[in-house]
Amino acid sequence: MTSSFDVLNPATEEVVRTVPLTTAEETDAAIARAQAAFPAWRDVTPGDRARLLRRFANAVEADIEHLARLEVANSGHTIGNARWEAGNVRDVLTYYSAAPERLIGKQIPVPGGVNVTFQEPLGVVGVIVPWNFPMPIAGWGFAPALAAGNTVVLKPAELTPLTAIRLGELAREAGIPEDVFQVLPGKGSVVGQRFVDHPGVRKVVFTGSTEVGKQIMAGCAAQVKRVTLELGGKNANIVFADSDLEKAAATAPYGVFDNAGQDCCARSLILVQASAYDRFMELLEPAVHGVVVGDPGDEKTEMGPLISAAHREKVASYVPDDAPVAFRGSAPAGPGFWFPPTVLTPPDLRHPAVADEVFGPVVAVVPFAEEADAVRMANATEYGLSGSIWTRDAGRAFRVARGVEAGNLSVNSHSSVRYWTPFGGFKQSGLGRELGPDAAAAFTETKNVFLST
Ligand code: TAP
Repeated sequence: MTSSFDVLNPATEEVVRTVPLTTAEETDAAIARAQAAFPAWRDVTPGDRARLLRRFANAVEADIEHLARLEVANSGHTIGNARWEAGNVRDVLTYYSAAPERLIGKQIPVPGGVNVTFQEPLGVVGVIVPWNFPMPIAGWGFAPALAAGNTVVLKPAELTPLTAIRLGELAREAGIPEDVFQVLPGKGSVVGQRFVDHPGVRKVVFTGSTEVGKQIMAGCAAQVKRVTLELGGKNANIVFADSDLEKAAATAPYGVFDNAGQDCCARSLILVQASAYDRFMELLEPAVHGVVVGDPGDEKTEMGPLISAAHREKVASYVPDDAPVAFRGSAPAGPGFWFPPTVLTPPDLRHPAVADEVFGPVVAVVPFAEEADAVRMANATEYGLSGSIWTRDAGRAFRVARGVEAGNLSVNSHSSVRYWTPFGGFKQSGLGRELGPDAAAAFTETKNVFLST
């Protein structure tokens, strides 16, 4: 029997909508429809597929305010962030709408003939999305997959299905055939697991925790199924004494507290050169007190609530009564899953807030002596997703950027995602890359044909 899930507004704890949960049988039926729809979608001419993706992008553009308000209600994202996220789906669709006409092979003269290569779509692609960025992460999977000629089944996180459901409607309005792009709200252990186990799904794109990512990879290995993994991160914000300390301190809260710290790229470890440590902390304190926490629908709000009561409990476990709190911002009392921006100064590098991802508005600040120490401390984790380097010395910026084992680094900035450029992790932060010029090709196989002359 189909059961349902009450989607809560994390800022008010009120039910926003009740969504039916897709069963394993319904998932199998959806995969079968996606398989049946594949040959016709593959054969749509590149120009027509490009046009359909641009129409989808235009439909998203026309719906941005609605999508953004839906995300505010479902995920507690600030309205400014939610508008950016919906706009990102539009931009990523537009960017990959150029791919169908550019996914061309090579011709390679060889002794006795010529080889011609083709970039063939895979078939059905399963995209599994976490709750922290429901719109962009969905788009990073489905846009290049559709562009390359695959059909897509998409599973949003159980907690945050509403914008994904709306994106499914917009795709249909734009003329994308119903079975080419299907959104299946439901549980990871049911719908997501079928994407992994069902032999009709040729590739799984998973974004989520490293723990579940390892299970997905093991499950896919059983069928040599293609997989892209975007997993957790423990990212250092390295501040050198020669940097613009005012700017580094003023932007550090954005680097970690944006989206209430529920960001795989959150810079939740700030490493500050010892000679600048006291000054940096002096500057950081008013910046943290200045973070506006409250109603995410208010244009002035900079940080909303956490996603759920259970997640707030997990984040709170990093700040017990005897935690080394340097200072904290404020948060509403409730209802809602609020947590104040919190700065810790742990004396011991083995403190859980130094070592773990946290995934909430908690940051640990730790001093370092020399450049090599900063690189060593930033790399003392099995994650390798992102990080920032603040310095006025360009040589040092590149030395440190080359030394830090992470996929996405920024110098004098906390920007991690630019859709024109590849995004993904080193070590246990993931496998493969999304976005950028090569992502559509990652949804194809190279076929090599020899023509004897
Ligand atoms: P997870 O618990 O791993 O869930 C992610 C998605 O996987 C959800 O849709 C979930 O469904 C589904 N899932 C759970 N168990 C599954 C299974 N056995 N088989 C298939 N699918 C399954 O992560 P989360 O708590 O939602 O997200 C937070 C994590 O995501 C953090 O660690 C964060 O760093 C990471 N993250 C990484 C990135 C990048 S780009 N690297 C971006 C955002 C987030 P349910 O909703 O039903 O649980």
